[in-house]
Amino acid sequence: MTVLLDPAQHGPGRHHRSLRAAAVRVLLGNWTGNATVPSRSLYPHQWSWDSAFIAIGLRHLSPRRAQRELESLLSAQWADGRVPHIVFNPAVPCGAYFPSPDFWRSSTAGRPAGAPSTPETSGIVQPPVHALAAWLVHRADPAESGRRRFLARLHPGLDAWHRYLTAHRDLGGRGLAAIVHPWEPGLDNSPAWDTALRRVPPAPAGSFRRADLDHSAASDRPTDLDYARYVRLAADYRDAGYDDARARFAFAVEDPGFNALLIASEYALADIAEAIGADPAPARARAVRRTAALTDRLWDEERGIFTARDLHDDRLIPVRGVAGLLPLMVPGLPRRITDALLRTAAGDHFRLGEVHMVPSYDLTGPEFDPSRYWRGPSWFNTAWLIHRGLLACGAVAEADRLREGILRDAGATGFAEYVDPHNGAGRGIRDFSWTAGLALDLLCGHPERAR
Ligand code: 2M8
Repeated sequence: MTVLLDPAQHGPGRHHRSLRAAAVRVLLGNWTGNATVPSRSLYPHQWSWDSAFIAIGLRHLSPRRAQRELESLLSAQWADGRVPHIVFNPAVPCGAYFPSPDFWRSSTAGRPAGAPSTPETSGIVQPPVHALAAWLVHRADPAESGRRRFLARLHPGLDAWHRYLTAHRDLGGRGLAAIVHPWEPGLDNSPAWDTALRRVPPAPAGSFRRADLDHSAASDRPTDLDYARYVRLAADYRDAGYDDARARFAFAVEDPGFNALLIASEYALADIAEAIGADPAPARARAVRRTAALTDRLWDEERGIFTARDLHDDRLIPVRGVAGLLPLMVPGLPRRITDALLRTAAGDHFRLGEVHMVPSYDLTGPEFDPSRYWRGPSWFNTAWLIHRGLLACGAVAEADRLREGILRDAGATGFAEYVDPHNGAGRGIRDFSWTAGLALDLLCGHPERAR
């Protein structure tokens, strides 16, 4: 049963205690024995970046379980280094989620690219937050981590993952990783993809059946036309054997959020390397090079935010999305850029501190929709990342306010998937795992430095 908590009724101390207990209940309820599903109903398998956020929460509950969350994800890694965005649970009926394993066909179509014969997975990726998560999990209990040789066992897979993105996904040849499907940055139907997606011929209506509308309101989800294009892109990639050199990508974009998270994770990978006596220099050098490329390719001086670059016409996509604020987390950006980002966050487009958390899309943009998925609602994972970014930039008061807001919204909505930024009403599904995991993390504080 979903529990709703109101700090005004419970008082802050009791609110936080009840919130902690409720978050733990969600995480335990969504644990499958090997990993945590984002949601029992809408997302009944293991998702890549969800698992990273979930592990960050689980580390406060059971560092061992947090380790297993990441280990089980990486056990489905492909031989070319990619970490698939979904790892399918064979015990779940095929029709419970679309696109299902028989659509992706990883074990056959993905074999030449190095997909494992089991388990079945998708063939696209999600933002590489995993090294950061692994480092934070380690820091929660270094002794337990050392006993299980957690970092030493994870390091080769994480390193191969970052090398895959560096070697196979630099489609623009300028030092940034490209995304080839709107599901890859995790911000599925962001208005930032609208123009690039228009080039993609939709799969015929009736050639697939959406399962998401069985669990969530249609007005909270992407449209049928969006889905038809998602299906086409994924099918084309599959039919090219998920081979990045052979595939002809109708959609190819350099996204600031994806690359900012890769940079943050490269620094974490360097910390991991150092902790196990390996050489941290390659990961650090990649982080520094990518930071320069990020600023060079994606900084939009006029808008005061990072924007995505469409590789089909090599132009910046002139819209403001929350992904453009995530570089707040990137160490070593020029101060004039972080200052401009802080101004943009507080200004009319995102109204940090005035609305609920951080809207996924420009509040003044013509496509802004307070309910529809990544076209406006505020999400807990991006708010958690921006909270980290604010701390890293020394904006402590803003970070504290955002933290309180995240905790209030998580409790008041029963750990909703996302909320309306204007009134905080919960949208999507409830008992959502990363909402619970990240709320738990904020309740427990940050023992490690905010990088
Ligand atoms: C959403 O994406 C999936 C496809 O991957 C979907 O809409 O079915 C996004 O919110 C994504 O960021 C998230 O990882 C996933 C599972 O929570 O759901």
